[in-house]
Amino acid sequence: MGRFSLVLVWSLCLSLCMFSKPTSAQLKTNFYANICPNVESIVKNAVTKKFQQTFVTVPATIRLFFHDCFVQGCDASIIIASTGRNKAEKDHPDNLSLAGDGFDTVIKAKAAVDAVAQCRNKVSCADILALATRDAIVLSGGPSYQVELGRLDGLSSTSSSVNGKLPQPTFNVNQLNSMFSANGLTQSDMVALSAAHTVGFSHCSKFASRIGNPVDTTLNKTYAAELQQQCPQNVDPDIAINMDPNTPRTFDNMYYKNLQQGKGLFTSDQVLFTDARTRPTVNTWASNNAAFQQAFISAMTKLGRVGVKTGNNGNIRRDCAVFN
Ligand code: HEM
Ligand SMILES: *[C@@H]1O[C@H](CO)[C@@H](O)[C@H](O)[C@H]1NC(C)=O
Ligand SMILES: CC(=O)N[C@H]1CO[C@H](CO)[C@@H](O)[C@@H]1O
Repeated sequence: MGRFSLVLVWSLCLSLCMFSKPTSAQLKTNFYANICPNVESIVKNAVTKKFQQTFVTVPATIRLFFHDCFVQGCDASIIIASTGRNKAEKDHPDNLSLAGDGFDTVIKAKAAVDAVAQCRNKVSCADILALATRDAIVLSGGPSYQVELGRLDGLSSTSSSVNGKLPQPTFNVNQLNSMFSANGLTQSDMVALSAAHTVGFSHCSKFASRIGNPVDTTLNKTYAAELQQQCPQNVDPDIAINMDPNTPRTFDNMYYKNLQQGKGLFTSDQVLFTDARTRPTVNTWASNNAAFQQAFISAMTKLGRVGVKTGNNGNIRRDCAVFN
């Protein structure tokens, strides 16, 4: 090779190799293989123990992961406790009453990890939350999948950072699409992830406007009457009802079958069936659980890549609720 072509190859490589950095951090399923080889079973045992105490472990952990990822990335910033006048993410009204059992699941799994000398302070809270979420899904009958790991914990958590970052139950498909696409997720990912509402609870206030006068016409009449009974006016604001009226404790594709019958609890659920853009997807996954599970795994994996922190942008917290 002549000198000229060597220079050419070198400059080509400079521009291609150096400036084509990956846009997101490189996560790996075997990240802790040499650092804390048993991390998966340690977390799974802790989540299983917590699950045996309360089923709320399942929905609370799944929702915590979603909120964590949509606000400043999957960096466990949602777990930070507020101190004095500094209000953290979890104390924003849009934390939408995250159940304390999700936080407790991560704290307990972290304690179990740190009880192993080799693992102590080597596994991030963000990764523990990602693993615990997968374990919660499996414990309730959902699909298992390999979790990509290697996230660091974030260095900031403010209530104001939550503003406008979480979807509202009143959203239509355009609003859902734009918020999910801002996080690198497609319409299909959005429909798949929404099925997390196959488990868990909602407070009456989140859908009260749909069962008032007049009743939302896209709501099944029988279901609307049931909801009115469970959520009368001036109901105790702490009352929460099952989001999936049929199989509330099973992570399955019942969510889509419910939508076909007008039994989506929120406007943001029911629009997935009423809107012609998403209805074919709902129909496919209502009749094909395997196809749903595959789409869900792919979407969860993409959700887990949102805003991942590496290098100087994060660290491994000693206490998941407190910055080091
Ligand atoms: C698509 C837009 C979404 C909207 C508008 C939405 C909204 C809501 C609302 C209003 C609640 C009830 C909160 C309460 O009253 O306590 C809720 C609960 C829940 N959400 Fe979503 N959500 C969405 C997507 C997701 C996604 C993507 C996931 C997870 C992958 C998720 C997981 C959950 C879970 C598991 C619960 C039950 C929480 C519990 O029982 O403690 N949601 N959601
Ligand atoms: C409404 O729900 C009832 C009972 O759960 C069901 O039999 C009926 O088919 C549903 N209606 C529609 C329009 O899907
Ligand atoms: C679990 C948790 O921290 N929930 C908080 C959510 O936000 C409200 C205020 O908006 C707090 O009162 C809750 O304690």
